[in-house]
Amino acid sequence: MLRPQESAYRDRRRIEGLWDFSFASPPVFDAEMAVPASYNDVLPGGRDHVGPVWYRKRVVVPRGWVGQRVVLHFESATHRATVWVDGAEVMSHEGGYTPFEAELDVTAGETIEIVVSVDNTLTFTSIPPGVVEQSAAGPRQRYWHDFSNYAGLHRPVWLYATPRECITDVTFSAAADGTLTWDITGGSRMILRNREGRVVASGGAQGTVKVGHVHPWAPGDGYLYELEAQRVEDGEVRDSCRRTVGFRTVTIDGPRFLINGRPFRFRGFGRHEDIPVLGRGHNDAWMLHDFALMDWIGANSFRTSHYPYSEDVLDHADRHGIVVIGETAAVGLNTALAQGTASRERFPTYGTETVNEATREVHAQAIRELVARDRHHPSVVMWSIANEPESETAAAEAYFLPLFALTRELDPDRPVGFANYGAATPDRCRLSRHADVLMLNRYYGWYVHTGDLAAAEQAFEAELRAWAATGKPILISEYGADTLPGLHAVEPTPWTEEYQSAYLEMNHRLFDRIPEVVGEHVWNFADFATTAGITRVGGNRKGVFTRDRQPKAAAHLLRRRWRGDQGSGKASP
Ligand code: BDP
Repeated sequence: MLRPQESAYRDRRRIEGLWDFSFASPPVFDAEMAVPASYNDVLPGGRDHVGPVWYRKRVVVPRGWVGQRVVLHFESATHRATVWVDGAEVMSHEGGYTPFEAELDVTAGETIEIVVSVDNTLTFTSIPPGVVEQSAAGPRQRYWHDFSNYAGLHRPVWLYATPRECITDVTFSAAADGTLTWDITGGSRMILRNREGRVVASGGAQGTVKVGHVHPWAPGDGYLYELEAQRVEDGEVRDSCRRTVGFRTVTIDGPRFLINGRPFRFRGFGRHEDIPVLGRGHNDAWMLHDFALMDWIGANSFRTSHYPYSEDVLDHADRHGIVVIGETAAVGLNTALAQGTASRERFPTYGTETVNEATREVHAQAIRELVARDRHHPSVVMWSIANEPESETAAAEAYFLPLFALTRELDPDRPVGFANYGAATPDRCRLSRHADVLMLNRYYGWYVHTGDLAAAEQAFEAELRAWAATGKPILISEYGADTLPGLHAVEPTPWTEEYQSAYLEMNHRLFDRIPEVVGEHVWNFADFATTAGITRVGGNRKGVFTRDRQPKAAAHLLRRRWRGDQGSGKASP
């Protein structure tokens, strides 16, 4: 699927601003809601709402679009949606973080009414999973992941026009040696230009060329080419669209993670799309600010924990040479991890009534849509197909093996992994042997050996050495400590700023002793909203920045480590 875009042959309108809104079903449209935004924190009643909400907007189909193909495109609707136009259902979509669209049968110049129901319910056949329980106050959503179940229209909605006969897809792969292989559906000509606009290659609807003197995309050097696809009929161009192209190659060589043949060391964060009031709603100003802070601190990479992020984020990472690990929304496939959730009752994770084959098909579709959307981003160097699933059982292996195979079949060019959780140690984990990179989420000194950093260091080292013996690269995909800004102590104790710094220093000392460790992603970039619980004080406070993006003491420590120059110059990639 191509992103809506403008060209001499295409036009688009962003349907943003205030939409009519209703919590009630059937809808009464007695409120308004901003798009894009999560609805949860905008109006009272939003935070604990379970079930569908309704959006309505009337828009004019521009008169100039006469004779064109008109498409309605949602960049996401969390977690599922059904869309009606002038009372007729036009599409529905499952999964909260990938785009979907439908061609409309409308007349240019007319006003149309778009109605969308967006449902945030999590079940054992949604990704992520959850269950709805009845309580005295009504239905309550329960799930096994540690962040707010923000929902709504988080990203732009577009109405766009193309010629009736048009290009419907452009796919390609581009390696660091300049090899470009492409396939244009509905088009007939490919033109590749460099950043200066000079044509460096061209060809037909499909093909392979080797671009001479290629300038590869590399960490810290977001050099992009532009691929123009054209549809030519009777010698005339009838449609044209573009994708950016970064030439780069990712390989795993024993315990080394190589980008363009050079060892890459990950420095950065697990993050969330999470900002005050807007929740998971995309906002360009916050996005730029977050990237500026990552640059300030010397981060060269991040993981889109725990779901695919807005495409604008990936475009930005492409342009600026930031490395990304793309993750599906498969988080909480592990009912042993009940932290942050209210109920104490446990389910077996995998079973006919819980995470089952139907769940796996939804998960597989989430992987297909993630790879289809993001495979053209050079910034994305690896797929994480789940976060902290139960991975130490035979049932886990049976569930995940087909998903590893599917991901590799869809994209043979990127390593595949998943974020492993603390109880799935090297002797117990049954999934790690299927991963190309070991992604470890570890909290020695926080959830285990709390407050005892010496014991934590010893225990963590023993575990890391056992992982290192497998010969695979190790990325510490999470390590962190909750910290209340302004809380201090001479003797570092948990929750103080001193403890977060001491905790990070202990971890870094250890990582630097183990050559198989190829990177460190602190949990988390910033404090974020979670379900209420006795381990959460106004959300998860493991941020290096507060939720409104002020640095805690640990931010300065990381800046010294990652910029390596006392913060005066540019970080080396
Ligand atoms: C890990 C999860 C992450 C949590 C984090 C924590 O992957 O989503 O927020 O722990 O407890 O288990 O802070």
